[in-house]
Amino acid sequence: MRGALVSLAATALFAGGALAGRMIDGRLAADRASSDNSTYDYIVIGSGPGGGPLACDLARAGYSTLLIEAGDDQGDNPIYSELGNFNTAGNDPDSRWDFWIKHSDDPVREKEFAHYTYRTTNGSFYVGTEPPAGATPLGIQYPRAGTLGGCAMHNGGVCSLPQDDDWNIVVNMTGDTSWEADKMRKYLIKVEKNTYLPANTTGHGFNGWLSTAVQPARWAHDNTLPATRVLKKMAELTGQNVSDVANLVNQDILGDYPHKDTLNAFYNMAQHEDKGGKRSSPNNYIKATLKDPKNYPLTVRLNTLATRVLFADSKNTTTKIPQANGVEVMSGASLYGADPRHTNANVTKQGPVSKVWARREVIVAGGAFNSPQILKLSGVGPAAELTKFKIPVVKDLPGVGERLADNYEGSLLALGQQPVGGGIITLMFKSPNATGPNRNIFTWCGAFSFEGFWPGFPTDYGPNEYECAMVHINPHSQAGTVRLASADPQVPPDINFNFFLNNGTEDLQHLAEAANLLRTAWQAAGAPVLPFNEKHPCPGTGAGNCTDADERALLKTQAYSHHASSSCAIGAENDPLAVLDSKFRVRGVHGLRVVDASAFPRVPGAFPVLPTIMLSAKAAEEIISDAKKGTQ
Ligand SMILES: Cc1cc2nc3c(=O)[nH]c(=O)nc-3n(C[C@H](O)[C@H](O)[C@H](O)COP(=O)(O)OP(=O)(O)OC[C@H]3O[C@@H](n4cnc5c(N)ncnc54)[C@H](O)[C@@H]3O)c2cc1C
Ligand SMILES: *[C@@H]1O[C@H](CO)[C@@H](O)[C@H](O)[C@H]1NC(C)=O
Ligand SMILES: *[C@@H]1O[C@H](CO)[C@@H](O)[C@H](O)[C@H]1NC(C)=O
Ligand SMILES: *[C@@H]1O[C@H](CO)[C@@H](O)[C@H](O)[C@H]1NC(C)=O
Ligand SMILES: *[C@@H]1O[C@H](CO)[C@@H](O)[C@H](O)[C@H]1NC(C)=O
Ligand SMILES: *[C@@H]1O[C@H](CO)[C@@H](O)[C@H](O)[C@H]1NC(C)=O
Ligand SMILES: *[C@@H]1O[C@H](CO)[C@@H](O)[C@H](O)[C@H]1NC(C)=O
Ligand SMILES: *[C@@H]1O[C@H](CO)[C@@H](O)[C@H](O)[C@H]1NC(C)=O
Ligand SMILES: *[C@@H]1O[C@H](CO)[C@@H](O)[C@H](O)[C@H]1NC(C)=O
Ligand SMILES: *[C@@H]1O[C@H](CO)[C@@H](O)[C@H](O)[C@H]1NC(C)=O
Ligand SMILES: CC(=O)N[C@H]1CO[C@H](CO)[C@@H](O)[C@@H]1O
Repeated sequence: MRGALVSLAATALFAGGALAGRMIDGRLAADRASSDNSTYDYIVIGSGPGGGPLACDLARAGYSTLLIEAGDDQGDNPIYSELGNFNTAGNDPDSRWDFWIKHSDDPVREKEFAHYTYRTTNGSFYVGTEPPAGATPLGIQYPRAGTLGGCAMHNGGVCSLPQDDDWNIVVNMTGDTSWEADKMRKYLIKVEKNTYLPANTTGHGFNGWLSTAVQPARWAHDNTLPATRVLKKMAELTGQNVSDVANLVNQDILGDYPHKDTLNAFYNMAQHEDKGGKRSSPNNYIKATLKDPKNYPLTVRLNTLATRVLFADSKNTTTKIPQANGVEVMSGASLYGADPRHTNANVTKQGPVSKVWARREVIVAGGAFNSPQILKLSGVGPAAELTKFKIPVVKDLPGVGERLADNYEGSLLALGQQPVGGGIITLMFKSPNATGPNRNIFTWCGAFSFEGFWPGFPTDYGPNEYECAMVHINPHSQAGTVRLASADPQVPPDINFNFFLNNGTEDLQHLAEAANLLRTAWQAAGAPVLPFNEKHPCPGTGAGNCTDADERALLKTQAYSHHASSSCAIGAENDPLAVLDSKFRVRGVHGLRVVDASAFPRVPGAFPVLPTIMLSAKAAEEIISDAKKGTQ
């Protein structure tokens, strides 16, 4: 081992800073950390959909780039590489970061969450509402993946475009017209390697790094299936052509339709995978960049926790603006407290701390929880909070960790008397009383159960289970917070989504009315499936035998989410809570950007992974253009 290490260090020295195409394991690098003092053009923290592709793009443009990732590489592990294993991946301790979050400040409401999680006295988890004596409340599990490729390694891979307004709002806030929705599609075209449409179909890409695929749905031709009867009823209730459902279920969800956001429409669910079901993710792009014969100057450090961004000792004497110039890191595996292995007896609790330097810029891409934590640990955040933890204030930026947003999710779940049959129905529609022109609900229905996250999720209710999972596309949940729990970078922050604080009743009513519509469609399943025995949100065999108020109350305590965004968001110059400008630059400092889901001013549609990858491609273009101009 030691010999290998020495030669690794020697290679780095020989390369004289040109460190082309290499992956370094922080566990091994730890031994030489004290002498670790390399300089790169760019340092990117976090290898998820925001940071991973960005680091690759910068290296491919010829800039020496260090990509720092706290986790290790599970890319060849079939739990991750086969997309169909995503539930197993989501539970796997080899990548899992458990954040124990709150939905509100009300401890009674929190513990009514059916999958609230406790630590029992013997160290195991208890999930439920009747904990054994002595159990310690942990919170609501919010999974993240601490691994090369980030959450794109354990997610469901569902691809969907944001609403045009989700891009256009940046234009309104900042005046930067490069964010206009019709100018953003080029990033999809750039990254996509479409496998399901004729080559060169307008609006799609065929030569990018991200494979997209669909499973063609043929079942809907079979009119004898209860699922087909349900589908037809859904078509009727949402104003679609009932005679054409077999074609409509195969519509392209990433298609370039005029006024797409106002359409009630069925789609075939696209996922980031290849035709054979292999997950396509930033992990693949990073590996391809490292392996490329062109020897791009990308260095990846696994098992390395970024603990803070460093700033030049003396501020720029002309402008007095702090200049980011490096990153402090701790080397070793499972160093972050959210990693369930961190408490294992055989895990080293701390690793050696060292510094790496950025000639040009540092880009933070730790995801919606970690990016604000990293900024705050670095002295960039609300001054009062930083002072409380004795962190020297580099820049008082009150918006860091505020306005955390997320899609609200709920599920209409029932057991039929027999299986419903058929396949997945994907539908985007406007719930009956929603305001504005746009559709607000993304639902997918089928014989599965998805009720949110907890250790061991999901529940298998057997072959008769049937669900419509609902995502609220336009939530007003913009009141969440990510606050430091400690100045120790290994301790996860306190996260409270403050669900339903703004316009909660309206948003809950939209979900209830969506469930009512879908439940009405279900009754078309007929014999022998009926009656459905509904689990939630309106329990029983009465097919909606409860009031909207009952449903809202249940959805309020049981809603869940997993698309966190907006905790370091782009905002207007005159907005005191704006963290970034439209070029992803952290306001008030130089040489520092945030490029991940935290940058969105609001949740980007129903599913964030593809929007985040598009945003990352835009950021790469901006950063490279600035480098060429000689600006920041
Ligand atoms: C179970 C699950 C299923 C999902 N399903 C879907 C889906 O089907 N479709 C969809 O669109 N979205 C889905 N999502 C959400 C989507 O995957 C995320 O929104 C997306 O990955 C966010 O990308 P990101 O780059 O902002 O952050 P992340 O993916 O969280 O990446 C951040 C990376 O930074 C690393 N990191 C963090 N802090 C540090 C540090 N201090 N030092 C070093 N490294 C650090 C982390 O290890 C991680 O690799 C799902 C999420 C989950 C959890
Ligand atoms: C580390 O690198 C910085 C920047 O290149 C340099 O100024 C410093 O002298 C180096 N320190 C050591 C101990 O090598
Ligand atoms: C730990 O305690 C829980 C609750 O008291 C119990 O159900 C479980 O079986 C125990 N596990 C072990 C390994 O003892
Ligand atoms: C942007 O501003 C224009 C003009 O005020 C308005 O019509 C439009 O709805 C706004 N768009 C968004 C997404 O806020
Ligand atoms: C509905 O679909 C059928 C079958 O494809 C087609 O013949 C018919 O023209 C469609 N009706 C409308 C109004 O588009
Ligand atoms: C200080 O900032 C000004 C304006 O951004 C810039 O022109 C100058 O190069 C900076 N000086 C140093 C030493 O970074
Ligand atoms: C470390 O301990 C855990 C259980 O505490 C075990 O599952 C794992 O295999 C051990 N790892 C090593 C490398 O020994
Ligand atoms: C829409 O709202 C009105 C007024 O609250 C209500 O009476 C009606 O039932 C709602 N429609 C649906 C389909 O829920
Ligand atoms: C949200 O609530 C505010 C204040 O009550 C109200 O003015 C606004 O119209 C509401 N918005 C929606 C979309 O319901
Ligand atoms: C309808 O709800 C009432 C009141 O909760 C309950 O008594 C009854 O059993 C329900 N009926 C069905 C068919 O679920
Ligand atoms: C005209 C055009 O854009 N042709 C492209 C179609 O797609 C193939 C790859 O699938 C490209 O090689 C062509 O250049």
